Amino acid sequence: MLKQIRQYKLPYVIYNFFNKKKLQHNIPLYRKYGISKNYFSSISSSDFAHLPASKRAINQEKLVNTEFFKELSVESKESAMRYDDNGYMILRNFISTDDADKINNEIEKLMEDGTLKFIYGGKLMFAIHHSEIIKNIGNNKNLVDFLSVLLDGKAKLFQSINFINGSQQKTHSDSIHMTTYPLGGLLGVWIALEDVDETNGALHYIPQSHKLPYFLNSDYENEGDTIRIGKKSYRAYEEFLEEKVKELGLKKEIFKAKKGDMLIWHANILHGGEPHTDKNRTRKSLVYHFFDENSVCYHEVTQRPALFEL
Ligand SMILES: O=C(O)CCC(=O)C(=O)O
Repeated sequence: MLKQIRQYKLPYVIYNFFNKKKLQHNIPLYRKYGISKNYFSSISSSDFAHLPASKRAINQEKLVNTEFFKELSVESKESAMRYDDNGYMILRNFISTDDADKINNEIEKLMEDGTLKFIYGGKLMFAIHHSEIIKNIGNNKNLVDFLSVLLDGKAKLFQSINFINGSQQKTHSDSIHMTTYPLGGLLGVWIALEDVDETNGALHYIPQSHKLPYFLNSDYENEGDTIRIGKKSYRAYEEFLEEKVKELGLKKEIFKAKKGDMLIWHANILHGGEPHTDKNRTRKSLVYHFFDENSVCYHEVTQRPALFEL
């Protein structure tokens, strides 16, 4: 029943109507791009199909002059310089093991007192609203300035997700979940809160896959109509991508991470979680998603504008 209701756009529209403050971000951008939408209306990539696919460019000179870049190790700097080509970068020891422990303790407390509960499988959403340390790392000015250069825009922390165990998520691009116009206005910042390898659900990614087209609702016939969002299951999207990966002969890599290491991924990089086979181990990690504030931000599958918590 709930699943059927969720197919209709109206409940989201009503909810949105009462949440103008969290949605006002898109209003001037609709005006800028000549999109005749209200802040509460449903929105998806089909609303931008007539507009040019404007490109983002990373200004390398600006990047290397950020305080964040200057403080990186030689190895991390090299990875950052290859981000445009590879669609990801690996920054070793981004946070100290002490800070990783502090985050882990904080998450444990927030779970114990019932503030954070697993949803969508094993996700602990939005700890940024309950933990100073998690919020402060995500809002660190040097990090945000650096990410803004990568986005060719203005990075704004949108959400955090903590995991205790591997997500085991199938290969996907975040742009199906968190989408922008112009495309590419999203970044994932993933931090290992303990050592992670093949047996405890490592993150995987497909180098250079960010250069593929953005696969969105129309690519797997999930556009819906004026009153309903698309009918296809999320599994249909995963299967569509699985086929693409096979057809194009793409090869994934595994991120073997030490506690405190970070991986930043591009809006369109294909990534997911490996099977978590060793049940005696946990896989504690934290991922932040940043939107580009200078872009229209929305959720392609559910065709909802993105709500920014205040
Ligand atoms: O942490 C993982 O295993 C995957 C996380 C992920 O895919 C995401 O946050 O988009």
